[in-house]
Amino acid sequence: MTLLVAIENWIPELWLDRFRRLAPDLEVIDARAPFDPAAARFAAVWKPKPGLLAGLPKLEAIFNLGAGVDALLADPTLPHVPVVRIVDPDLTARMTEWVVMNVLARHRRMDDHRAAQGRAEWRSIHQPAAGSVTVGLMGLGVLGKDAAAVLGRLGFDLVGWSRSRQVVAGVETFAGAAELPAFLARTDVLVVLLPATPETRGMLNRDLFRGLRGAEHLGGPVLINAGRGSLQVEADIVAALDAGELAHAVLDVFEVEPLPKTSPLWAHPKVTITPHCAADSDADALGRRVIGGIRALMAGEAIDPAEVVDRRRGY
Ligand code: NDP
Ligand code: OXD
Repeated sequence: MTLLVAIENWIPELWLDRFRRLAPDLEVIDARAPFDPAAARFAAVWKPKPGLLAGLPKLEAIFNLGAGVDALLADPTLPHVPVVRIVDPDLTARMTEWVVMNVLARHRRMDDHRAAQGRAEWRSIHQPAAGSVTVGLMGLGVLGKDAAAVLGRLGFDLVGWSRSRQVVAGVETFAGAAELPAFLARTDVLVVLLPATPETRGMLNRDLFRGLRGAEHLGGPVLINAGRGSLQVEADIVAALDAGELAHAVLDVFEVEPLPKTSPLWAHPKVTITPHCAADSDADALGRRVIGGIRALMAGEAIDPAEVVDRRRGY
């Protein structure tokens, strides 16, 4: 059985070695070297060259090495075989850590404490209970639900918004465009874990920010986005921060990545940036997940529906 590895942006050698080590019985081939297109039964990919997968006549499934499939689905020649994305406890836990870390940093006013420390000032800063803050989760999929479980355990009030109605313990849920304003009006801290699709493109804009509630001790609404950069209008984020419509923005994803050095976001005092690493995962865990998926398909078993991409929906 042959697995083609087609990786742009990351270091392909590491993944080739990993798959060979984790599955010595598979023939692992490198898409950068000449290969027989008819040999590839499975492909493990991250942002492969458009058109590459269309030329593989025996391809049975594509394994995307990340949770988001927007870059892959942007290839109009993508063959009509199942696309499997990463859903793995390691990735999920790391995203939840990142979300919780940033919600707590705002809520517990770490910037104010750091500033006071810089002045050698012993000053008590008002910190209300978690229950006085409503965290609004945009996206109640694998990642949104896990973050909700941990934030709920910490006592935050939770609301959530998704395309179809979701029932999530401890979360008041809203669905679809019609219920978006009501969701925003309840939200103090907006945590975005949505995929990049034509529907979500540009939705994090000034109009949306103006609909948020925002808690007094946070200085207004807080935006936390680890979904995708195409969701956000960065000029609107800067304008909203400068106008006081947003108190702070924590961004892991950007319209253009790497974020250009000329971006005003870098130096903005109300912006926290991480370089698309919110869910930096144990690569061996992801590799084992892909190998497990290949073995399941080879045995005629079904893959967890949460991992199988619905190409009509775009995620
Ligand atoms: P899921 O597919 O499990 O969940 C997606 C959620 O978004 C669902 O609740 C879905 O609604 C909702 N959604 C999709 N489109 C819309 C829409 N138009 N309006 C309202 N809600 C919508 O994805 P995951 O939770 O696994 O991952 C979410 C995203 O996180 C990924 O697509 C990726 O872009 C990003 N990500 C970022 C990482 C990082 O390091 N920064 C790492 C991993 C993922 P419904 O429930 O109705 O289907
Ligand atoms: C992603 C990922 O989709 O890293 O961003 O999994």
